[in-house]
Amino acid sequence: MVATELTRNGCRVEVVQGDITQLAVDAIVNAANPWLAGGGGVDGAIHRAGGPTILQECRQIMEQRGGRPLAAGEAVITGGGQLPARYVIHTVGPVYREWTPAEAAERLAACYRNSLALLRQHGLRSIAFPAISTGAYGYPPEEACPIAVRTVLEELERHDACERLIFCTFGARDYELYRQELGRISGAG
Ligand code: AR6
Repeated sequence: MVATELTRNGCRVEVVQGDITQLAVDAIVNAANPWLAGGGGVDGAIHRAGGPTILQECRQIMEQRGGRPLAAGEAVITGGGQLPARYVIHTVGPVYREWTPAEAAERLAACYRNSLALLRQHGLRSIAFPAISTGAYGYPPEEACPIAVRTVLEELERHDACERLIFCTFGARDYELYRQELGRISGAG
């Protein structure tokens, strides 16, 4: 299921429902943990589908950082291993209950901003995001979705960020949330 919802500053913004590991884009974003250690959810799916080289690169990044965990909102990049995507951008969303709502929103927005900054730094032109923090990290999807959409559209206005940006939702409910949010915005002009 693909729906082209709107274009911003030359970038096509789409919502799809499905498995992010199947998407042939320059970079997919992983909702990682602060130790880049792999885990469940979309993180587990990406490491399973991408093979062991992604985790090896994650370990190298952690070594270079002297074991210092990523803060909520930070992002790093590795190759895509066996995935159709060329790169994986690993970002750590906020654990919802550990922050005030305003702080959680700021950290979540930082995930999207920092991921797009890495995309630009590497000269990449297409990206797919999962609904960061809305699984194990407990961010209510109806609160996270408008933050994700608003942040991404602001970044697209501010920079020549990319040509194609996909919100990859897993469940039907998230798919509708994103479609409604983008519909509201494109309807509002
Ligand atoms: N493709 C797209 N979206 C997916 C996929 C997939 N294959 N699988 C799950 N989702 P979560 P978080 C959706 O829990 O809340 C991990 O253990 C899922 O339905 O993956 O940021 C990490 O190691 C949900 O909408 O990420 C961390 O410890 C969204 O992805 C922790 O979970 C995010 O859910 C991160 O938690």
